[in-house]
Amino acid sequence: MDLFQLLSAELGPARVLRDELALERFAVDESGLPRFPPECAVLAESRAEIELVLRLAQEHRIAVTPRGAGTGMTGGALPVRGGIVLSTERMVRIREIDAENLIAVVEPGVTTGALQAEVEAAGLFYPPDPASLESCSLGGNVAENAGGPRAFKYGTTRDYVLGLEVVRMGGETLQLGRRTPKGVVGYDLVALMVGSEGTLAVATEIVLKLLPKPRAVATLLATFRDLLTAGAAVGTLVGRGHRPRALELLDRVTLEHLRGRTPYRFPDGAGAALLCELDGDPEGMEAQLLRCAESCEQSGAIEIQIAEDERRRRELWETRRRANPTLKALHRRKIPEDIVVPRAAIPEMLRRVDAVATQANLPCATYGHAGDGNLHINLLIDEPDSPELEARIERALDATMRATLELGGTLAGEHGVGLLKQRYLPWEQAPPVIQLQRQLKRLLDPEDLLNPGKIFP
Ligand code: 2HG
Ligand code: ZN
Repeated sequence: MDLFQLLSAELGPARVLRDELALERFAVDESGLPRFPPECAVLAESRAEIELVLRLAQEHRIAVTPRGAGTGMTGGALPVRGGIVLSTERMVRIREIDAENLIAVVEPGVTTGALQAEVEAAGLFYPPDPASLESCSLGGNVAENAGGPRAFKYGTTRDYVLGLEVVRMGGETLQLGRRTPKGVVGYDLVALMVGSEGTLAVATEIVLKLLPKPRAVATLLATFRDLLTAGAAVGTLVGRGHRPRALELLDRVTLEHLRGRTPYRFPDGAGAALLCELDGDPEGMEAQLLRCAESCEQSGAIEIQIAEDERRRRELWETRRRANPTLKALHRRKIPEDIVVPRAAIPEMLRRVDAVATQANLPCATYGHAGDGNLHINLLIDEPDSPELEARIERALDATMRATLELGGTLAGEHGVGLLKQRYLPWEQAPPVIQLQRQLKRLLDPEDLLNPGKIFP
């Protein structure tokens, strides 16, 4: 029996997919990269099954690519070497919500939105909110260290993972971390796992820190004539001591795409927008929001709208969350970047992005988590493919990455390196640092079978 037959005999053919059509959806993700079909996809339902897959795959020297919900933006879940896709989409149990100790224990396939709904019903709060929160999974969030708008105040997934149960290649299970808010026993292996893009081990249980749910939320949208003014307004607002939970920037191209296609209508003449959301206690919230509005006005906002009710607030966020899917739907290709620069360098970065796009003669939409300096710069491609176009895209990406590093930034804020950014890893990290990471990988997966071909060039 070959490995796939063995797995089929153990787990049943319904959960070991071999059919070309059934495998189609495991060949792609949200990165826009070409298809990489696996030879087989296993829909695991328990830790024991993941142990079995990783043990047998090791014995048969077959590559395994773990997969959450497939919403990744850099190709982390693509099986570039074929082999097995190990999907956790059926592991959707929320095992525990402990309100007294403020933790949740979940299986990796639980969607971020499902956990949020559940904890919020209990008066609690799980802050990380990637734009795809209704479809992305917590296992994937852990693998990529997902962020989102609220990362500005609350941090990214890493800041909420207290403990992990993981299975490494070969089938050994490790209990990492803890269930308590504090702890310094041994190396922080949980932090190492978070953001390791599924290359070190597969998470089978995640212990997450929760917070009490903020009692009030207030949101405003400030529109500006141009992007640079909006970009500069970010620094001013934060410099004045405001700490919104989200501070999102949208450029003219993004606004034009969203106009008429999403619930919220941006005012005419808007060349950029800032979405600013505060949370906390209701007392003083309105006054705080007004101070933020005043700061935006003094920075040159041409219009400020305060979301007067929850429906309006949801409309604004739905509109922001639709940026990626809308741009994707309207262009043949969308090449997503995810750079971060120090907040004070945002205006200069925006200037450089504009110059790069103009020189490359490519339309570009920029939006993102401006409070964190995390900008999604998207090249929008409708021209027919040609070597000349590819060279132009590459020059534009190179120039963007170079500008980011020159300004003291980093090449990926929340989407990881995956396949898409490998070329740039050595631009940011010195050879000994990359070498050390390769050694860590080899320690956990000596034959490079778990999510091979990712991160490292
Ligand atoms: C967002 O913030 C997501 O909307 C997707 O991270 C970003 O489209 C993108 O590049
Ligand atoms: Zn984002």
